Amino acid sequence: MNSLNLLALTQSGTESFWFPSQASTTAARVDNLFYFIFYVSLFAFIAIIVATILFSIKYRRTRVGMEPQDSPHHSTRIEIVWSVIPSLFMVAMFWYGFKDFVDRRNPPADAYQISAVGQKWSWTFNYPNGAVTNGGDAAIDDGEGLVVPLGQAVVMRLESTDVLHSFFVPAFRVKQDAVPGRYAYVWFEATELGTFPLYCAEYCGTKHSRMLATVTVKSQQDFDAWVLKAADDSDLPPMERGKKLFSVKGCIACHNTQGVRGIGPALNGVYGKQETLMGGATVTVDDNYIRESLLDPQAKIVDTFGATPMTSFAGQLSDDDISAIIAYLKSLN
Ligand code: HEC
Ligand SMILES: [Cu+2]
Repeated sequence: MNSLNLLALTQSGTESFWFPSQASTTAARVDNLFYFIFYVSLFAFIAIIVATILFSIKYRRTRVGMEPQDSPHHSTRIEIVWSVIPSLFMVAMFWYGFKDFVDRRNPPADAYQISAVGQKWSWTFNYPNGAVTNGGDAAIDDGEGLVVPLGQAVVMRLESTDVLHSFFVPAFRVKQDAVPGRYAYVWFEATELGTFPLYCAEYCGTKHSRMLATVTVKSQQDFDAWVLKAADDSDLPPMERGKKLFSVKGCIACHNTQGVRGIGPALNGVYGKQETLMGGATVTVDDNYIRESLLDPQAKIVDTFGATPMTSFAGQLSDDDISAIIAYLKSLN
């Protein structure tokens, strides 16, 4: 899904002037707390400004040389009132905020776990049964984005292969950083069917703004059928299967498909090309070379890429898988 389509997403029902729809169990609680703090602050702001203006008119120095008049400078009663009442409001803000925070930190034990891997500039979502979907930059986005069941607690396990990303679903009122080298968790329970925007809310490089995916909420029944079908890739054409393996097996972590150098070389347009190896020899990128690159990556090292070697995929990819990957790399020409 491209960015223009996102603008046209219809968000019916609970949408307000200030906020997108309240599509999760947390949303109304977050909004209510926001409105409470907002209106208390607005009231205090207006009261202080109005008093300041009135007093500066009433007690202004009306002629040159006018001496200040004697006036009371202390009232215990007033001081107690203006300290205790605002403090009670602050305690209420803390209490409701803290309760919701603790609730956000503790996913229910029966939550359905989906893992989300952030990389420049897309998300890969892994479901417990092996299904995989993508969302974000056009080259990787399979159009499905994140898919979740309605009315079921879902806990996202977030990780990042490169820099900080942030998983942000405004309609669910959840946002959590994905940090390289560790797992972070965020959970929600969707309460509205539909498709909602999923943003990366942490500036992560030149195409950060394209790291724009969707969350689709399906009924439990539709979700169950969908996730079963999504995990079954036997009927996919080899090129599609190769594309999927490319993210499932983690190739995207090191290889970009849009010409950008990463830990490994970009893999678009390499098929059929003459590759220069370390030491100056050249080799044609054909099926056998790709196969060797996967099973014995150290046999031929691409020039200027010696620093972080590629790990071998021997034993992790079947012959069918390798053929599918070759078909996919061919399709990137
Ligand atoms: C840990 C990072 C890393 C991962 C993961 C990784 N590679 Fe690599 N890959 C590299 C590096 C570095 C090179 C260049 C050095 C070399 O030739 O061994 C490379 C080279 C290659 C080449 C040769 C490219 C050329 O221009 O000649 C191919 C093809 C390739 N990888 C495919 C894959 C595929 C497919 C996967 C996933 C199954 C994968 N790689 C996973 C780091 C990685
Ligand atoms: Cu990002």
